[in-house]
Amino acid sequence: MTTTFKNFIGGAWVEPAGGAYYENRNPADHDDLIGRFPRSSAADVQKAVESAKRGFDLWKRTPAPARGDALRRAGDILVRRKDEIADLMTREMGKPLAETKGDVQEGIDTAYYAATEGRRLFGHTVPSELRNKWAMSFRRPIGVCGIITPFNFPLAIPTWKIFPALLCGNSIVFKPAEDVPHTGHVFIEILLEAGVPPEVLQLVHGVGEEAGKAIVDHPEVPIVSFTGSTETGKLVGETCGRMHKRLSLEMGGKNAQIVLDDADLELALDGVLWGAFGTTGQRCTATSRLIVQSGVHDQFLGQLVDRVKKLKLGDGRKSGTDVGPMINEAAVRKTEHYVDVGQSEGADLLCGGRRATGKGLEKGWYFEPTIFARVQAGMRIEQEEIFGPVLSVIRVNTADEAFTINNDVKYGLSSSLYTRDVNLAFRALNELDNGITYVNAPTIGAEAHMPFGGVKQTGNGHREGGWEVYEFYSETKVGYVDFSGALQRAQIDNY
Ligand code: UN1
Repeated sequence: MTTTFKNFIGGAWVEPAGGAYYENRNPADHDDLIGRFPRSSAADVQKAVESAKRGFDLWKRTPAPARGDALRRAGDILVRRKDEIADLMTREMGKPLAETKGDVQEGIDTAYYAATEGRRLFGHTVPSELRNKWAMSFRRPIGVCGIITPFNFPLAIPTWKIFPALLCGNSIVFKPAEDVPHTGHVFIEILLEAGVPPEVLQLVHGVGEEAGKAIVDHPEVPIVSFTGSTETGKLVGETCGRMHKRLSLEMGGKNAQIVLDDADLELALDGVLWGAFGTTGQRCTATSRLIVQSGVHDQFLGQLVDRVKKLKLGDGRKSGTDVGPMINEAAVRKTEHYVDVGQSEGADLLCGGRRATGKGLEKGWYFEPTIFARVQAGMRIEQEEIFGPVLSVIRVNTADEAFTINNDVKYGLSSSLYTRDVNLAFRALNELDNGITYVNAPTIGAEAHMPFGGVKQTGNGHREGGWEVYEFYSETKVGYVDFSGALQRAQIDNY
């Protein structure tokens, strides 16, 4: 019996206005149908926005510490249901259970951080220029937030956006990626159980070009947060710019791990394996370039290829699996395409490069972990985001050369440097053009209480996570109270 899921709009689980549905399947087993999900249209988004406006009126009056309490309860539920949610996430998007448990943990950490922010949300009180007058700033909620999220962190990324949005007193219209609607459904159930009022939360399933676009286009959604490709982010940005919306974009990456001659090579090896092939390379923080200094290049590459060949591909729900499937057929095709590009550019394919076959892999979207050597700066496989298990290795003679190559791409999310030279490590923090630089750690693994985001075409200047995201989801208002009993004119008669 196939389960047919619904949207959550107006405080109830409802069918999509047009009656259309799509199927969601397990990427490790095409025959495993998870359910049918609404293929929503602008009509559903319209109802969702109307309801979210009512929810906003109620929620913005709820004291921030009480809003925080609801999020703490959501964190408690995630703790209780961690294993079960990790299992359904792996079934839905493929990465191994250890990783989906980490994904749930990121949601838990984000919940508990958000809960404490309910008792801060600081403004400033500063001295006034004038006598008997106070000057202070404080935070106000904004309204209905459009939240559009990707498949690779089906729980963590929605929590990065939705918890701070709610904590600040906004309501939401949430569209999870069409490949991970089940996790989105469970997440909304948890928020309801935690006591967030129903009309504060709207879940609208569907595809980006329809439901996602309708959210971005809607005049009464003043704030949009989007994580996804740079191409789609550009379209979202154009609309939001034209409509004067507040927008947070998290988009592509072409992240490099730099390994210098003095590095701890064992450590660097573990780092690149995890950075490049964790989540099957489908992270915006994935290591897709490895820049190695000539003194250790050949040795390091040899060891790396040996280790990569031993990675075990398989169903993420089976123990012993190192690398799960890719998300769908289109992702496999894109990766295949880039393998062709790399070969035609003259890079050396050292391992992988094709769909993985073999026992247990017949029904999934598996791709072999792939390494290209002799990659030159400027090649397309060195410049463009592949979002798959493909690593491009570039040989350099000096740290300066490595830094230049790191910076010479259009993206700027994360970077990593393996060295024992403390001076160089600090220079890297200053000189690498990324939102995040790791020293002696891989390019992935950002922590929930730290600001997350990138420079250049990775983002548009905002950060998620940490304390900075609360700036995005609230408006600063200033209050002046003059208790002098006389007309005092600022900037004119202050003495
Ligand atoms: C993403 O790939 O979109 O730092 C986010 C990391 C994770 C988040 C990745 N905590 O890799």
